Amino acid sequence: MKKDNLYIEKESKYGAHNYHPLPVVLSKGKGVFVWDVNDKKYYDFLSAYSAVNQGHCHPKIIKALNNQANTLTLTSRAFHNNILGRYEEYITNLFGYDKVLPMNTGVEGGETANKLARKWGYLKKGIEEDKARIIFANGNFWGRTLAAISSSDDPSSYKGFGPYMPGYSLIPYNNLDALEDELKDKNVAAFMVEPIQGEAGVIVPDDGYLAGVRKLCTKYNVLYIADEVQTGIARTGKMLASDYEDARPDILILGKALSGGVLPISAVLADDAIMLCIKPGEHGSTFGGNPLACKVAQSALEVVIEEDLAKNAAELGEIFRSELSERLSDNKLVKLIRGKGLLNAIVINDTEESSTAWDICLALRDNGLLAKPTHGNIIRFAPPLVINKKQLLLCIDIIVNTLNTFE
Ligand code: IF1
Repeated sequence: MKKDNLYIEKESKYGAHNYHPLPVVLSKGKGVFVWDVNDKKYYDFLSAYSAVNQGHCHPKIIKALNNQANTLTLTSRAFHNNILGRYEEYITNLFGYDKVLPMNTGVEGGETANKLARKWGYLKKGIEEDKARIIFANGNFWGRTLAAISSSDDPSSYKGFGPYMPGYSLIPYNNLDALEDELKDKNVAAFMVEPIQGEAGVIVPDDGYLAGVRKLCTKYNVLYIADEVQTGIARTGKMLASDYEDARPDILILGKALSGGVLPISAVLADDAIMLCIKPGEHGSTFGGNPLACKVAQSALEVVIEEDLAKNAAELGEIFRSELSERLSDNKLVKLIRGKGLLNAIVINDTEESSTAWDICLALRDNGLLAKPTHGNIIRFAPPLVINKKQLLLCIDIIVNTLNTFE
């Protein structure tokens, strides 16, 4: 433990205190495993919030990184290069959209989608200038920028950072009537929603919700923006969580595992009628679509397909939820288990303010499995999608045994 303190104290002394990490100091990662500075090995059941779907330091992705890093990393978009167009062709064909706008972080993807939707609202829907509205769902999380927190109903996200971005409103998640009421307003340009709410605690909407969103957005000429930054790239058992229903988004936002956790890479995909509303010079970023990121992202997507990670996530997710439900059915600490694919969570039978979920995560750490609570009493379990059945069953034993000693 002593060695950890050395690192933790440095972070505390020289780093902003904008996080409260679990007390563990990692120094190595490979596949589903991470090691701390004392060389203790852990199963990673957070996957950097679903950015490491392909497993830590996947050899194919690292090879792509190294090759391109020694050739050309960044040209800026002031000039063309020999990598960007081929990546754009690859990713637009893979997801079935006319065009992609490459950015870096997930929240930049969200900001881009919001700017696109507003521009489309003015140029194509005929909304009066500066009157465009975008609707979000209670419990949403799409990042930490002023726009993102302006659409949040979580005080820990927005409190103390006002004034807020105008033109945003919130409705209950998983409620099509509430959505339809809002969409009747001609000034609504878009509805932006996560197919499964991650940060809110892996909230899975009713079957038919996404298809209903699609139908209502079509009916009222409103853009359906799917934030698949966390649910995308095979995490929920399909390439996109939107693929579970007839719910093709008008604007698709990808991030996190788009790079396999190697670099910050995000992407916004849309068809020409929407994407071409942004003209040259109206949006961009220094690193957006840089050659290094394009090579890493293409290899990260190829890994997902070659290793059929969506199928693995679907099959192992079923086993995870059914095994845990059965073996924890008498455990009074566990209120419920929910999720899709390998995006799962257990709700602990205690208040959000209690430290129970945190204490359980400390005990899981001691037992060789890393997870972290979200919203106080919910523990998210999201291992890399490369986990195999034998490893998953071992981890289920760790989780069950830890929870049973806690009861
Ligand atoms: C943190 C949460 C998860 C996201 C969705 C966009 C973004 C995120 C659905 C923005 C980012 C990250 C942010 C990170 C922790 C993590 C997180 F706990 F904060 F909410 F995953 F649930 N859309 N989520 O989940 O992407 O700009 O971060 O690349 O801020 O601590 P980003």
